[in-house]
Amino acid sequence: MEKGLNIRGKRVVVVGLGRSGSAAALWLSKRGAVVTVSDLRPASDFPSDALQEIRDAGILLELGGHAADTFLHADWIVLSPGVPPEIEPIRSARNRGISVFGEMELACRLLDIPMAGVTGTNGKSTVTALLGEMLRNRGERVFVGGNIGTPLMDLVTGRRAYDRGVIEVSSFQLDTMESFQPEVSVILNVSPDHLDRYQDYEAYVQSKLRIFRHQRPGDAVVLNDDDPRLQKVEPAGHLRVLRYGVEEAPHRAAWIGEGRVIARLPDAGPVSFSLAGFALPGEHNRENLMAAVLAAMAMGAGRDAVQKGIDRFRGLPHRLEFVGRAKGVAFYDDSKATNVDAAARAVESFEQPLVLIAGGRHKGGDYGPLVRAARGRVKGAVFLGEARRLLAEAFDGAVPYRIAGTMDEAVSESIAQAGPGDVILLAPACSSFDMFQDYAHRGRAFSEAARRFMDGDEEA
Ligand code: UMA
Repeated sequence: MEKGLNIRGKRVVVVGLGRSGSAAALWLSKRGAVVTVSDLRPASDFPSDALQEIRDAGILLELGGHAADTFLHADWIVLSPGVPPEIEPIRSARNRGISVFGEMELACRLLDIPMAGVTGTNGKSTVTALLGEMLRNRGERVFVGGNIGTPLMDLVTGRRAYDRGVIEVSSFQLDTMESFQPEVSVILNVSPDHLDRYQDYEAYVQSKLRIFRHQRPGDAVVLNDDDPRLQKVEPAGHLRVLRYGVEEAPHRAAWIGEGRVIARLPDAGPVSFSLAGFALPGEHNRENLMAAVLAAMAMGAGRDAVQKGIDRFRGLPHRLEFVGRAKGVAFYDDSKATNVDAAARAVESFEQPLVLIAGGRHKGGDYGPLVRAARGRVKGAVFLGEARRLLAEAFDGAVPYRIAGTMDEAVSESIAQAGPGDVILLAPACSSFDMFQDYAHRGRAFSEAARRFMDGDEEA
């Protein structure tokens, strides 16, 4: 499973001590590299046992800032996805000819198993997990990882053997990767996101299109044909392009018809799958499903394995996750809706009147599409976090809103606006890093506050 790479004695600086950085640093050090980990955050921000594990492995820690000199004396610099490749010490090192690449690139240089890569602005984790499940249903040992939460380096370092990888890939990861050659690549959609890191929308789109750049003849590219930007994408002629959309069209390989997904691969007859047992709400999840079905079939999965995946998949935490119900009000946690398009899709998924909780760290871009989705659906909103004033300005005159200082306050304020039959939806349209460690932490804060209210209801 592992390819050769000359590592012994190499001076490697790993930038960022998160999940990706730790996995890369520990493995490199074990293989004889001289490793330094550099992170902007001070030691007090990290759990002491995590720091101890790194020190015990003989890795040097430079915390509380990046020392330019350390970077200039490296043979290689390995970046965590959250580290922008343009920051000064990295730019200078690159100018000196030092090799700079991402944690996922390191893993790809070491791995030799067939992989599927899933990218897009929204729905990546759902499709990655669903595709993994479909492939497992035919008895394969499938590693599901990448941006979904398990660094790809864990596939290199882990003891278990796998037949195949299903890898969620973010644009950040694609930016620092050259060797990724998935057998099947999937692009789900490209709507404005991460505009705090990219020069403009088109630069972000180009980053996503990198996923199929190194695919080999006969490999497949699965593209959402209802996404106006992806319609214009024409991968190289040696690739099998499989487009999907809600309506049937001659050039499409999958569509929805009479409550079923119909899939038709080139040179094969149509195969149809029942949606009766599919648990995920919203049209966007049916689009996600078509992508997973095509990717699974392109990797050789049969009808039964795919249908079992459709029937058994229950969704992922913090993605339109049903938290519970009290006094007739249902709570849904979509903390993973960290951009405007995802939040708008979440709002559009419900028939019932909504109270929306949104806000967090602003990522650039316009809240207009969320306001448009909210009109006529959202009866009240509560905004919190750094973006609360920007959201209030955007919603002014369209939806009544309140401002909250904490998640507890936001939940109480939303309960005050909701009545029986309504839904309280957390769909932030922003990242979480102003108030929380990550989106999962934010989602837990929401559901804990909701559960306190539900417990009160039981006692009543
Ligand atoms: N840091 C620096 N210098 C900088 C910037 C950051 O030292 O200039 C440090 C931070 O202080 C922090 C560390 O880098 O200690 C964090 O690195 P990281 O953000 O790359 O975190 P990881 O834990 O390695 O998580 C990353 C992905 N995070 C990001 O892309 C922001 C995880 O995706 C992914 O699950 C994990 O690798 C495994 O592959 C999360 C995410 O938010 C879910 N992704 C974005 C998204 O989905 O929108 C792209």
